[in-house]
Amino acid sequence: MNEQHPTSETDVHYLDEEIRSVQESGILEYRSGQLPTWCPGCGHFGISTALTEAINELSIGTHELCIVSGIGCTGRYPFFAKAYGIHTLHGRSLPVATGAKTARPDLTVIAATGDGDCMGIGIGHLSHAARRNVDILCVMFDNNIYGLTKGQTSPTTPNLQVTNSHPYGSPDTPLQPVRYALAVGATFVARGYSGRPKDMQTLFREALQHRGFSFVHILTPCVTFDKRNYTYERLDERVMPLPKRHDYSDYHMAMDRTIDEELFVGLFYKEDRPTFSEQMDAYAERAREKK
Ligand SMILES: Cc1ncc(C[n+]2csc(CCOP(=O)(O)OP(=O)(O)O)c2C)c(N)n1
Ligand code: SF4
Ligand SMILES: [Mg+2]
Repeated sequence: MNEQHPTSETDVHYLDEEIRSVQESGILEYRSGQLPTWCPGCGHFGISTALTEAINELSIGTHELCIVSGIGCTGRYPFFAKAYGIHTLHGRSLPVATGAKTARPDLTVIAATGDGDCMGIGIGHLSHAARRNVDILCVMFDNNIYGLTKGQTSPTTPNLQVTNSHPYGSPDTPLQPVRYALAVGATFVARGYSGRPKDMQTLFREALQHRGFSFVHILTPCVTFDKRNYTYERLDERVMPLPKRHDYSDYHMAMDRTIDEELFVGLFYKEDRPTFSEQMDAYAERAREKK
């Protein structure tokens, strides 16, 4: 008998309970008819589940939700979710998400972007969405590799890591996404790990409730093309919560935490600042006064 299958009435009862609780939770409402094409075990599954749980917790309807992506395995996410979905070009999720939020401020807009997509060709857009404080959530799926194109070095691949495009080790210094987002003025900056779904869900819920640009960096294993760095085994060992004394209103403290050796997860920084649309409204008001 296959040991994966329930072996007793108690197991069957337990599975029935699990299925019922998923059905009753309402998260299935947010699934499209498309089954995910991600590899079994890919960390992107954990991200999509935690994000869906957070959206469901906040009772955001599928008609009130817009998910925008760039390319890569990350870019596939809008196909698997029931919401308005836009699969844009490489690196362009943030300007398209900015446009969607500006045209439809009533929507909750989420940009899903990979480490290659966000920190490579799309990095200029990250700076401008952050400094303008566009009221959207940017989730960066960081597996430190180009997954879809089969394992090339990305801007977050560590120096000397062997990849399919650098068989003798990456010659480059990697970018640090949390440090970068803080440097360019994001008003909500957090990091999670797809192996810790409940913590991710909390971060997503807080990020969705934040008015302004939220940047959530998620460490997510690519089980097919990265057998060395962001594996579940290594991340389980390395990832640790921010210290209890961490003060997320202290910008310099947040920056310092990105320089520490530890791979911290949690809310690094949060600040209230007028959003892009509020600043544009104020600008229009100034123009009217001058006439
Ligand atoms: C302009 C352009 N250049 C290159 C590509 C090829 N391409 C498709 S996916 C990808 C890498 C994606 O990596 P990442 O953003 O890290 O996403 P992942 O697949 O790892 O989730 C690249 C370079 C493309 N689609 N468009
Ligand atoms: S190639 Fe990597 S990132 Fe892409 S679906 Fe497979 S495991 Fe996930
Ligand atoms: Mg990637």
